Amino acid sequence: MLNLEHEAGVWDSVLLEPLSEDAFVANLQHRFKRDHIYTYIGNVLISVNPYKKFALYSADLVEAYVKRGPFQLPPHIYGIAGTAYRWLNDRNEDQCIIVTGESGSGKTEAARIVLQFLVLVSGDRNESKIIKDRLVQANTLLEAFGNARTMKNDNASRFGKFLDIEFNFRGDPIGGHLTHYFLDKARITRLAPLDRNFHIFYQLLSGADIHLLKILKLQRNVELYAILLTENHQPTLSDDDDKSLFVYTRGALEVLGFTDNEIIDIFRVIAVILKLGNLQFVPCSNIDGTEGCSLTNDYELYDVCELLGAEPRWLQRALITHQIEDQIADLNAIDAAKLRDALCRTLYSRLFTWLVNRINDIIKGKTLGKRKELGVLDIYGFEIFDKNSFEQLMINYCNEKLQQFIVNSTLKEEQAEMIKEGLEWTKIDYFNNITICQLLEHEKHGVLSLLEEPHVQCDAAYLTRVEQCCAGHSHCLAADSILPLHSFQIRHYAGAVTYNVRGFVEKNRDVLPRELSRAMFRCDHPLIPVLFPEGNPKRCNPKRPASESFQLRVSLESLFKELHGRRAHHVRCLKPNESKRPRSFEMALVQHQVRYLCLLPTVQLWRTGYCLRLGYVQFVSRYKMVSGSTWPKWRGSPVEGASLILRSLPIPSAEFTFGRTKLFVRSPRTVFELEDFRRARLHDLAMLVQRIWRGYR
Ligand code: AD9
Ligand code: MG
Repeated sequence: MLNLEHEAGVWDSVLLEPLSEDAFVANLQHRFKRDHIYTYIGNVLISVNPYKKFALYSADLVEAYVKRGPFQLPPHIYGIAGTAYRWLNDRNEDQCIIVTGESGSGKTEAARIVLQFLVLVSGDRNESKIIKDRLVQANTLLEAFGNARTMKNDNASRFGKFLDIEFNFRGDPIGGHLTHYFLDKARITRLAPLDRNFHIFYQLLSGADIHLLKILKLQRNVELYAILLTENHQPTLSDDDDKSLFVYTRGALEVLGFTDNEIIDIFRVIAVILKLGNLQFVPCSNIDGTEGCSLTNDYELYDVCELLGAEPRWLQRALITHQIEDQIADLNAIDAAKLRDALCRTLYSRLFTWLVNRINDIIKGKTLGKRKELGVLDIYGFEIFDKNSFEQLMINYCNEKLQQFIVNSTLKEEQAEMIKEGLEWTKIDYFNNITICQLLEHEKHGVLSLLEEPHVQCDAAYLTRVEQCCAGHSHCLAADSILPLHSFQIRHYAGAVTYNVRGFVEKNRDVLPRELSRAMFRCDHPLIPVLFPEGNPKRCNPKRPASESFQLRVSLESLFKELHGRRAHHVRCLKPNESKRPRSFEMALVQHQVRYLCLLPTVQLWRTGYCLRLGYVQFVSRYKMVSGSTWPKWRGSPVEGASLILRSLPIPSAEFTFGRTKLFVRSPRTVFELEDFRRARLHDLAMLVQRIWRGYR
């Protein structure tokens, strides 16, 4: 069994002896019980969510991790952030920190801590201070608009984000860029029991003063708004923090440079969504015998129109009628309610995109001298609920792709390289989820591609196509009697999820009728026409917008292309229990995550593998100054040069292996030692130059 004689367990799982899944999880548990939530696998960081606050993060600790290499101090997220920052500066390479784990495992917290770390370690020269403030505030703002409580997490990210920070040659931030992925806007109009809508609604209602509420025609009471009720009509609750968080959200808008008028305009859109969601339609018969509907609470519509600067007649007409070719027909009450909901969702998601675009304008680097970038990826974690819909498919697809990227860039490519370089290698087995990605993305028959087929016009037709094309796949269950009605199941890398197809086609297509876009474009509100450019009658033949799933696929493709070109640092977050409790570590739950995240193969790879490889030419050029015989210019072969350099250092030869074209370094500690030698030598050389210079004067 595991030898845990050391009080804190084993810092680095690579050193576990003997290694087994049980020993690996037992070590995590041992450390977790003693408040050591971080453990390394080589240079990968495992983080187990403590669900409690303790003194783990401070400016003093940041300083300690900056001064000393990460492996001289206990495992910590500061160690990972510090390495990324150091490599950005020392090696002049773009970096990324990829945070993964299921919903509620601590990714967003980890990303926030990384940002705080970067703010503390970098300089404040010129406009860097302003940029840093803005980056932090952008995070606060997007959390208010993009996060919500779900059954899994009280602060669940409902959008994916990649925050890229640009640094100058001194290592000071000079700008940034945010990319966001698929917002779960469906929750605007449909909330599962115990869920809440986006935080901003509750923050605004509890935090706005009387004067602001009056301008927005709102009342404080959450129960008055239909979109804040769950699908079984239960009110969702405000949190104690909502009121104080509103102060931060408003403060964030101010620091980011939004004017008072703009801030009110943003809140007016939020108020419009709250009031629009209250519109009620009842059936009525037209003179010609067809079914139509009428609005029962005109007063809400008048408020909406006043907030929007719209003409009530236009909006009402756009909401209860539709145009087929040149004919105008009435909508029935159910379809009018659907259209109202679609408008609420579209308003919110477009406001969100507008905010992200504005933030990008605000944090864009304006000075020349951009050197390198460090990005932090924090997407929503894998989700399985009792009812899973289109949003879960999009979220789980993102996670499947991310898992594929990690498996490829670590386990697969690493092993392929060892073989190519002629190193002795024992193959490590792991589950490659490429087969699930193909099931989803196959050009013709993929679960996502089928949504794009022109004749798939309703959910039933879509399900039939999934049953026809995917039922035989080993990771798909369709047309099977064990499934509930209208559903199919995918066995994802992290577990089997049953998706109900209700609403899939509409959610994917996501288009508003032209009349409604036109009504929006005609509004007097400064923001609304900008959010609905397709409503401009002068715009001829607007192209059909790309579907939600297509947009997501394209944006993920470009994200992974970008990440591929960077040095990646991994933080893998684990959830210790399902009930958000501190001090509770459920072995089976953690074991399941350890298994699907391929953590054991990662340890095996590290045990037999190497943490760094460098071409001989690169190696000699970077480290030649540490050896007198290769400095300043080495004229022999790069392999001989590398060998001379290594012989001049007090590092055991077992730490290095010579491949066909590259030198392999076994442990991260050695890489840091090499860097320390290099830094010390550069320092000596700089002192020498100074002395000579003084001598001349
Ligand atoms: V989701 O995929 O967005 O649903 P995340 O992002 O993985 O999820 P999050 O970071 O939001 O999870 O963490 C959930 C909650 O766990 C936080 O709101 C905190 O209350 C708690 N948490 C997470 N990490 C830490 C930590 N390092 N220290 C203390 C933590 N509490
Ligand atoms: Mg999150």
